[in-house]
Amino acid sequence: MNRTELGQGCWYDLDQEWLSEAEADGLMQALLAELTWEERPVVAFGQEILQPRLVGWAGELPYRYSGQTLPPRAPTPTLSALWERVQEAVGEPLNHAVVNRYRDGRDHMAMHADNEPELGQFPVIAAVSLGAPRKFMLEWKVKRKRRRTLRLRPGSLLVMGGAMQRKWRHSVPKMAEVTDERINVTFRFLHGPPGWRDPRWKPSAPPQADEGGGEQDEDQPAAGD
Ligand SMILES: O=C(O)CCC(=O)C(=O)O
Ligand SMILES: [Mn+2]
Repeated sequence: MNRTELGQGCWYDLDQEWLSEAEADGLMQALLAELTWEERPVVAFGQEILQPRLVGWAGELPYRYSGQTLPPRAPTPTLSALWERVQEAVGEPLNHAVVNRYRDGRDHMAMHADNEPELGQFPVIAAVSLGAPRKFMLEWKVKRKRRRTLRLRPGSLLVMGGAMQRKWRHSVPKMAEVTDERINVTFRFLHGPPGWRDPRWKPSAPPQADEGGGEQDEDQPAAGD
């Protein structure tokens, strides 16, 4: 895999051709048919809204994010098989899967970090993309102008790790021209149920610019664009 270091201990690995096109296509059809899809209400800025996408999931622990809790659910056969392959590729245990289904370019995901305490301080998050290619934006918390745009192709595997969720945010913006569906299968490791805290947890100081992040690559497109 091709690692990109963003400074401050932040990195992501991206393999745009982790699966062949045919495999990605077959996997997408199987997941569309097997998973139970929900349009779930979440809380954003104190208001309950419907998520602008469908979601399926699996894991033995409940997962709480955006003011909602996904209850434990068993994986389907196709999701299980993919899970094992991803775990092998990443070399880390992963015990939860969130599957986002973007019905077309209007469905999206707002800027956020996957920084629930239950994920630990330096979570590794592995995501397989299927279906329509979509933009994936990364934005430095210190200075939002420092950003990267990836184009996640069907069959790609993106792994974010290190301090990525502490220092950077990510989003899947709307793309009016996209009429096809996309699925993103996101695996993580939950240390415990909602409320779990790392005993060594220290509230992180506000993000600082002077930790060696460097700005030489500001606004530069990243590999794989
Ligand atoms: O759809 C994607 O590529 C991103 C999904 C994501 O960020 C998430 O599930 O937290
Ligand atoms: Mn995320």
